[in-house]
Amino acid sequence: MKPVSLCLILANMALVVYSLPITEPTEEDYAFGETYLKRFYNLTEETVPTARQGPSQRSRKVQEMQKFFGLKLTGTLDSETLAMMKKPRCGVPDVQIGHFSTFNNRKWKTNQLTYRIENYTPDMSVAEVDQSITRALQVWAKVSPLRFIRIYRGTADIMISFTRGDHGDFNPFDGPGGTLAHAFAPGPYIGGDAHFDDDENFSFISTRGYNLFLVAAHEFGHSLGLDHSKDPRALMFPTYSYRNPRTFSLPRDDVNGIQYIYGPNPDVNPKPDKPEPTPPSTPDACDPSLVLDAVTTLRGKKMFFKGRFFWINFSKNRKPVQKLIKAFWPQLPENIDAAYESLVSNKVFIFKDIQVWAISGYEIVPGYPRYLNAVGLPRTVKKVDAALYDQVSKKTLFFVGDNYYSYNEITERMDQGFPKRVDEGFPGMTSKVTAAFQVQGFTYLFSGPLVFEYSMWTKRQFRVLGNNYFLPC
Ligand code: TQI
Ligand code: CA
Ligand code: ZN
Ligand code: ZN
Repeated sequence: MKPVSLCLILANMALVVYSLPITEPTEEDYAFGETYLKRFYNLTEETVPTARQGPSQRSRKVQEMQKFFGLKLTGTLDSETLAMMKKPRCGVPDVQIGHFSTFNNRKWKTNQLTYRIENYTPDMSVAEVDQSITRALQVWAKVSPLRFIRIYRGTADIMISFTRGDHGDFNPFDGPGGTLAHAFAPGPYIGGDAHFDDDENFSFISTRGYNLFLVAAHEFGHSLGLDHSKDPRALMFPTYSYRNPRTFSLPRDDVNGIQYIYGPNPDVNPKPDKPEPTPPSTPDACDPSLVLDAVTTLRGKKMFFKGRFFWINFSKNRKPVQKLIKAFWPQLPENIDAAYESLVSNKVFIFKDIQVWAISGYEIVPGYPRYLNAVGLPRTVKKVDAALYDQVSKKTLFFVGDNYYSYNEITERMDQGFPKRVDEGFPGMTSKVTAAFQVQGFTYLFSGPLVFEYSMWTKRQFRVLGNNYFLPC
């Protein structure tokens, strides 16, 4: 940072001293300008001209440089710009932070984006396409404040389609080979949209053809405002390299890129230097950004936990009543992780860190607290994020990070085939589940201040609601 700003001061001082003649740039000037922009502004070889980017990359880079030096933003190599380029300077690139690159700071103005899958490729099953898309968005949601909400009709921010040849955006696809897909930088209308060339062969897990998850994750990088990176390890590097989608983790350079635009994921390490997130302050049920610790049912009533308190809905359309956890169950901890009501044993289970309590009325069931591994969770699980009793499968679901487990209370065993990824069981769930319950035929998965409503039977997502849906004010 320091040497760059020093250069800037020296350069600006020099600008005052010289006066500049107005002349047309020569062939030599163009070549010089190009070398300069490549060296200091990450100018790459011009690729296919694309309508979405508006002015050419070269012109955008010239503008970037003009902005940096406080020159008129002409986007052309005028004499003032050339003179500035010819000044002695330090060898540190001016704007490049890492190897990633952005579309001149084009970004979404909101962190909640909608997406819609308009059609499907015949190469894969519908479920495989859905999962590839969901996971590709998850890659970015995990490391940023961005959240993606699937819609099934109308216009989404990110419209996703499979097409071939000419498809109406002046960027026709080119048959098998060549271009695989393209996406438009953030903006209205076509901005953010991702098109996949259906003359290509897309695959789900095999290394055959192009892996849809990887191509989509790359395209969504563009949809969110990232240009190509110079780091060969980056997802946004402009060559395809197969990586196992199961173990894929977003390379550092791409994390830096997305966080440079949108900042980090607030759900990861929420302000680690702050000791307790809830000092003796009282949470406000009406706060639309309220993130509940846990939710459960209790004999037909809904219970919501936050910090030292819980709310309980005694009846429909009534304001929920706020209570202190300690006033009811002095032995229970505050800031709990998860809760569920077992319709098998008629108890409510409360989770915090590695422990679980069972409550029956006002009593803690003797023998509790127990450890998580006593309810069949592997020892690697140190905390559950959410839990619910599923009336359809008659199993308890534990949500842990990206995964969930299914537990049989009767046999006291975890079901075979688990953990599964949350988005496998609940399509469209692209962020961490922080609380969960089932009421009136619906499964509600809470993620931060949002509530995702699923049909209990079909697992189809219906609505995305706010906390206030349950906590009316
Ligand atoms: N499509 C290009 C791409 O998405 C389209 C493109 C060219 C572009 N220049 C651009 C997009 C500049 C934004 C900015 O990169 S592609 C790969 C990779 C393609 C390439 O079909 O060449 C992937 C699509 F990285 F593998 F080469 C997806 Cl993953
Ligand atoms: Ca093609
Ligand atoms: Zn297109
Ligand atoms: Zn690309």
